[in-house]
Amino acid sequence: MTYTVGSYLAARLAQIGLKHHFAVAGDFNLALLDQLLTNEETEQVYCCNELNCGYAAEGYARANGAAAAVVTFSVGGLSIINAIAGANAENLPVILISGAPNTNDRATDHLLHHTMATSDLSYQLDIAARITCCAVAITSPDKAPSQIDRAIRAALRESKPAYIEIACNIAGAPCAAPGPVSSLLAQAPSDADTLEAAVSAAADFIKARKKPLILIGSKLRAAKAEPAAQALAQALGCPVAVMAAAKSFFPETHPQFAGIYWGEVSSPTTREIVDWSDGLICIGTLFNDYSTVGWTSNPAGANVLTLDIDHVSLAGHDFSGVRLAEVLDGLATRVEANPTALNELHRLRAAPAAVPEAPPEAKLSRTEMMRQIQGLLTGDSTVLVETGDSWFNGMNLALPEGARFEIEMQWGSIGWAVPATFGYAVGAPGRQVIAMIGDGSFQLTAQEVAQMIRRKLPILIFLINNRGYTIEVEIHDGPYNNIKNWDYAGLINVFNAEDGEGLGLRAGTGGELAEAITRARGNANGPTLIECALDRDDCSPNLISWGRRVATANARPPQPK
Ligand code: DPX
Ligand code: MG
Repeated sequence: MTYTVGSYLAARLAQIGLKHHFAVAGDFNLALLDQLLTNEETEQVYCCNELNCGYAAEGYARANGAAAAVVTFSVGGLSIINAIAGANAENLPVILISGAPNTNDRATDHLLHHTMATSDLSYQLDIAARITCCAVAITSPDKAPSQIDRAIRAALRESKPAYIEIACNIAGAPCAAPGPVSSLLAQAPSDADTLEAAVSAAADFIKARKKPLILIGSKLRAAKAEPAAQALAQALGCPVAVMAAAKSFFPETHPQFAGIYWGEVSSPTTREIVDWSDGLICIGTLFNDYSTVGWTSNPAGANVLTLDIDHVSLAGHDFSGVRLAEVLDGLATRVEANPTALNELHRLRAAPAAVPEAPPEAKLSRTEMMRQIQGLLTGDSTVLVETGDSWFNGMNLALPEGARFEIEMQWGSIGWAVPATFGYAVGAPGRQVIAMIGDGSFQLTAQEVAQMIRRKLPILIFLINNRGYTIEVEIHDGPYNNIKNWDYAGLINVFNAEDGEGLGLRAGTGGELAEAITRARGNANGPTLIECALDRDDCSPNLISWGRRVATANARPPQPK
């Protein structure tokens, strides 16, 4: 077979396990899309716009480990930037592929459409370079294989997005055949001496503590170290608390699971036990203003051992160039079991109180809605929660063994959830995909529900209509937090048009919600959106406490120099 630049790229995408790539067409990428279509192992999935395309790929990467999004130059390439920067913040290897102007138009004074009517054609590459780990522009078929491989290898190794720009007249040009894919998949191993020194210092730290405790953070998945963290937990026998952004990265059914650690808004007793520990083993953690609740809970100092994706640090030591999974594996063989903190946790912990069912005709409340969502969850469920009160409501869900939870907590861009849920469901056929999305967020990217309908995906969306930007209300209120109401459930028929099987339902009482959920379960050939009508003030108490702290942090006056 003779390869072209485009079919070489398609072969690489298929080889790294992408059964799908997401795309929006435009004249600068049409020849490239044709080439990608020649490979039957990676299917083209279309999106309504490029921002959604980026989020869909981001969601797919959460389900599948990596993803690709193909856009046209400039009008598409600049529109997708938010989602790609988000993938960077969230440590997800999304490969952004953009069509680009014909090579003959470069270095001429030709003015091209989709540009700012100047002959500058490099701004998209410059911007992409700022938000990806590797950005390449392909203008010659000879160099294309090594450039494509360099970008994909970097993305997979660093778990960050990469950028590949392909001139429109190069996409179909013949090029060399791809070599073995192992050169793209191989991880850089740890330096053996540094690994030994890091493991030994970390083991000494743990040995010297009376009440060690593990805290799991969101970078654990990017490091592909979830099993290794479980093995260390098993060996240590200590409690394992999980940060909000890492919910589901350690099984909640595990006897050592100690709840969600999120400062003042932690699960009951979790903050007490974390604060009581004299040796906090932070694995893949990330502390920002939100996760530290406005800098009120920011673990640091001599009692903290940090095991990050590629380095280990503790008081007096800093080791870089070591892989997290290898550090954890090494530690698991060296530590002795120390259940002191786990025993204390059991003493502190009361059995969770069961939430009573609300009368079916009573106005729908947040607690009743969450009670019913909890009842839906199985080991095959994945729950995606949009930025908003859904973060806080989602934290309280008890996840059965195998259930997954997705949250875009570092980037926190509203509008993420609809397309990310779509992409996730494309990447995880067979899972029960449930999204909790606020009314304000939904309005940013609602049209991607149409793609769920197009692909007949039985996604269940809980659209929480509390008539505004409630999280912002709790941080700082004003008229800007009120939004125009929509007929959210009615929108589904608009998207169905003549052939769709999406279902839009409304629930104003607990009884209506239960009935809607039953109908959703019977709707196998399309998404169901259940619009849950809540009072504007019916938000979680944790959101209120957290919002106050974040508001205080935001309002700190400038410090005198
Ligand atoms: C904004 C946020 O309705 O959820 O539960 O009512 O808060 P809640 P909604 O979806 O409203 C979301 C709203 C406006 N954040 O409360 S979280 C600021 C913001 C952001 N991302 C982007 N623009 C603005 N996070 C892209
Ligand atoms: Mg809202």
